[in-house]
Amino acid sequence: MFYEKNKDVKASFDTVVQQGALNYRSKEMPIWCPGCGDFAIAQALVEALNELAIPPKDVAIGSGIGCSGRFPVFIKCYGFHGVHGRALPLATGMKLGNEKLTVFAMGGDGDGLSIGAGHFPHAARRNININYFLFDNSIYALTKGQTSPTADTGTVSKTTPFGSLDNPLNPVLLSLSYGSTFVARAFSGYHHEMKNLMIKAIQHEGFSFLHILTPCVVFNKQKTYELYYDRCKPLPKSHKKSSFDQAMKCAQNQKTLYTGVFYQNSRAALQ
Ligand SMILES: Cc1ncc(C[n+]2csc(CCOP(=O)(O)OP(=O)(O)O)c2C)c(N)n1
Ligand code: SF4
Ligand SMILES: [Mg+2]
Repeated sequence: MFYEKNKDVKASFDTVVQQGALNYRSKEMPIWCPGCGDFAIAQALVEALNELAIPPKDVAIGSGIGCSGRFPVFIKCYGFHGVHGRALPLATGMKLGNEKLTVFAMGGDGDGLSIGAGHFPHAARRNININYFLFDNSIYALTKGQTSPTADTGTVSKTTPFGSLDNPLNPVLLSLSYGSTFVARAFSGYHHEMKNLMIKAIQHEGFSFLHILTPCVVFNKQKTYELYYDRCKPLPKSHKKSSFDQAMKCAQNQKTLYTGVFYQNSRAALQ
């Protein structure tokens, strides 16, 4: 129904998921709103998988609930759109069931840092060879705009009409302290960099965490493309991804939101 009324969006999504030699077009029409950063994430992933020549039959995505959680429905590959907060246990099971698969856990800031937050440290410290892409729009979007754990103090939403009193969580800082062996941040408005970071995450042997800043154009009028274009900058050239201390320092900077690989080490991965 939605796409009958928005044929141009449907047509552009068709182009998006058919990029390159491998076709990841699923039979389902996306229900994302025009302008949603999730389209750019889908396109970047398809390009990354094409560059790495990983066919749909070798890809599996576990997701929770949320606009972001719908991801595996719109991409042709193995997928399990599970219950809220359980993207990581699903992905863990997929990888342990078939080590040859390239496995992703995908979900939102609510999914991964509220209800599912208990899974994150354990998946990271186990260092299973999976890729966790956290789609951070600082809002519960699917349920139409409640304050999420990454929303800034003072955020006005349907659940905090007078402004949130809580401090936001910092996903990169958390991931580092949990022991992730690959920690990176992308912004869905910087397409080429996001695609390259996805490639690096996939190539990393171990638990790869990619924090993706991605605007919800409908329900979050505070975390906008304009804000991220202004504040997202590549990590300094002098940054050494082998330095945990440097990574922790850069992750704490909230004025400049650094993008790139904060940290990577080669601790033996659980396949
Ligand atoms: C157990 C359970 N609790 C609550 C919900 C309602 N619910 C669905 S999606 C969602 C939050 C979605 O936010 P996020 O994970 O950030 O994803 P987004 O929609 O922003 O991509 C909530 C609270 C649910 N589906 N299941
Ligand atoms: S509600 Fe927000 S996050 Fe969900 S599809 Fe629309 S723009 Fe994207
Ligand atoms: Mg969200």
